[in-house]
Amino acid sequence: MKSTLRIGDFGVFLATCLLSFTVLETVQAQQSCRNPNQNRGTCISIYDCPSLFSVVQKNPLSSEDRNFLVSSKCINGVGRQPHVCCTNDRGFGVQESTPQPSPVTPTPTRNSGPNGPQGQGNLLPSPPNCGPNSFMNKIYNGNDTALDEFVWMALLEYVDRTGRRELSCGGSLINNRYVLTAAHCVIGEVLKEVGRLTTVRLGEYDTSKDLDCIDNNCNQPIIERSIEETIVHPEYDPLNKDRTHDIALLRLDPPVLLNEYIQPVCLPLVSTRQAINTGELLVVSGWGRTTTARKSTIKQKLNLAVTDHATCQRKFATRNIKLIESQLCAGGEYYKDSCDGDSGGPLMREGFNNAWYQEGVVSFGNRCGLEGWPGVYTRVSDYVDWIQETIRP
Ligand code: 4AZ
Repeated sequence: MKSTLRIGDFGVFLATCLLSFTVLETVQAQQSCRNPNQNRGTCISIYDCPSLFSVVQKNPLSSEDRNFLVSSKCINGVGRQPHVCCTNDRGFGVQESTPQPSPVTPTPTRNSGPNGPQGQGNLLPSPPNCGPNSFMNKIYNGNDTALDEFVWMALLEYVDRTGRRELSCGGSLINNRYVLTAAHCVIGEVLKEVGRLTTVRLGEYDTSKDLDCIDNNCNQPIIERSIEETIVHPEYDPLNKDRTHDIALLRLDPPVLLNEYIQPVCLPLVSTRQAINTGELLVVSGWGRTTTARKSTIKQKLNLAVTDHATCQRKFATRNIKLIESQLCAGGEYYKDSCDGDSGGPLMREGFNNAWYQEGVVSFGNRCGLEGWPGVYTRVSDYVDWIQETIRP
């Protein structure tokens, strides 16, 4: 991912926003909840909860502190995320040991009318069982993600003819069985250029380290899954340079046990969908090419503005590429772009219930980071029906 975004600038901006919002935001919907000590509290923004805000500001944050924060998360649609069950407690009651958050399995939502294929339950999670927010991202801003940010990111592993393994495209976990990626990461040129897709890696942060730790917070070891089935969108044509329907599903074997660092992203189901407006900022994440390296070892993130579709169509038409409505353009600013290696990864936004939704799949561009050339993404909302009809328990 190419970017000129500077870490410091964004940190100062965020801190200023947080402070001013704390002062301005006086009306807060009160929702009762129980904190991890089973004490009754109110589900509010962490920025409005002095006891827990003081914990999140500790440096370093102990794993017990972090577990308490994670276990305090709750869902409330009002105010800035993340929301916590706020009491006066600053940590686990009298417990001596560090309780580990129990693995979370997404609760399949009931067959929700227009969302689910007829007669089949909806296998895609809804908030709070998908798209969780980071607790650390106010510290690690700019290009590197926080350790616990975008924890649905997948890395795809290939084997070439000589048996050499290579990590290339990205993907996103959408439930405990399926990863969403780009069709061009699975079939076509990729077979010659990289190799055969064999494995999905989840829970990764820094590919150069076995154990990823930041300020005493360490994630759990990565997990790898083999691919039981690869399902490329039936209308994708690897020979067509327009790259329409560039989307594919990977069925993992066996299913993954979710944890704090491995969670599914939410998809824009009919019930949670919001229009995507030109100029709106979305976030892309991946381990792809940067301005200085062929691949990034650390998971990256970058804000990109949605481009007007007609303008983007006209731009790509000059290269004889015909874009359709189910493709989404974003970026077009010098050096701010997704790039090779990011393909198949998600373009996201924080939406309904303050959860993260995947709106695009990184598809292609005219090289990377060229002024006036947005990146092209597969528009996920147009494929939710196909995904729902295709996935099985
Ligand atoms: C690629 O080669 C690629 N700028 C992916 C995304 C973009 C360009 C190239 C978008 O995989």
